[in-house]
Amino acid sequence: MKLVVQIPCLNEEKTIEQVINQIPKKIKGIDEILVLIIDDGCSDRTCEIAEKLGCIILSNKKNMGLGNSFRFGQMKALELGADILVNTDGDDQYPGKYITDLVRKLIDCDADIVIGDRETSKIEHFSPIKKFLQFLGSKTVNVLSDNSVKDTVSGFRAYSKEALIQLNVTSKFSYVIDTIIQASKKNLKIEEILIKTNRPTRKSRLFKNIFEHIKKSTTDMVRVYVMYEPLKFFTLSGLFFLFLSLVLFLRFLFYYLAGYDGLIQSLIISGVLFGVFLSLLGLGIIGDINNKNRMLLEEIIINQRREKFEK
Ligand SMILES: Nc1nc2c(ncn2[C@@H]2O[C@H](COP(=O)(O)OP(=O)(O)O)[C@@H](O)[C@H]2O)c(=O)[nH]1
Ligand SMILES: [Mg+2]
Repeated sequence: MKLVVQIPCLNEEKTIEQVINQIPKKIKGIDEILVLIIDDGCSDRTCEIAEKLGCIILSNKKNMGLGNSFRFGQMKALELGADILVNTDGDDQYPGKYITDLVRKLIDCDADIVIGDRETSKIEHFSPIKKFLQFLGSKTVNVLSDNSVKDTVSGFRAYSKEALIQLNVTSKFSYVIDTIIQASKKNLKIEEILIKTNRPTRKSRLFKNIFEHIKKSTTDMVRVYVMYEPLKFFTLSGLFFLFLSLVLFLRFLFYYLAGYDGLIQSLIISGVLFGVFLSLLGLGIIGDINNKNRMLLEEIIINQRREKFEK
């Protein structure tokens, strides 16, 4: 079995050597371990250092974002013949010793994705608000994807070859939420292991502040969910407007039958809200047709990957 450890990097010269040196040299059940650096437009010595340490470098000419970089790495790992892909950060956030646990869990449980649960509620340097948002974010992702993953935004993960073949990351910003929602729609098995992270060596490069984090993560969640469940999403949103429309219509009817005049505004607003309901229902139907096309396209992509990488 071949393991590829992928490290997406945006200027990580201070920590990359430490990260690479911590990667286990031997893991039970694994014959070969390769280290793949995704250089996402680094302008420092990250690649030079990694190359000297024998890593494979995949360079984007310019910054393409972590989501895209994950996708490029996923394809490269398949080309390299990976049976398992582990993703870790270049900032020494995740101690390399846990890579063994990720891989063993994947093999022993016959899982498709294993996620390193940081137990965010116990991390000392996380503020109470950050802990609460992590909890709320994970809860929302779990409701949307019918999962019970404790740390949905952990970047420390292992993926099986089957997961690499089936997942299609569509977000530029990140792959973490995208892959969890897709995994449940594609019947992939998710497991977790407990990990302890190192203290931060720098601020996050993915977002400047907590508001940007919320905005980007929420956008990702809604977009991926709508992509996979358009009819449900638009019909449920539409039902809210239908309810308001009915309330106003009944109000108008009640007063009209009781002989009062002058509640024409209720009737007009009720009509407008009914129009909103119909528009959302229409969007749901168009989305559903589009969803069927996505499924067919994904089937073609998955079959192509099987042809190319499973033989
Ligand atoms: N490919 C790519 N990697 C990035 C980008 N921004 C950050 N990274 C890398 O992705 C990993 C996670 O970023 P990090 O800043 O540690 O995010 P955090 O762990 O969520 O705070 C690190 O290895 C970064 O070098 C980016 O725009 N593109
Ligand atoms: Mg990090």
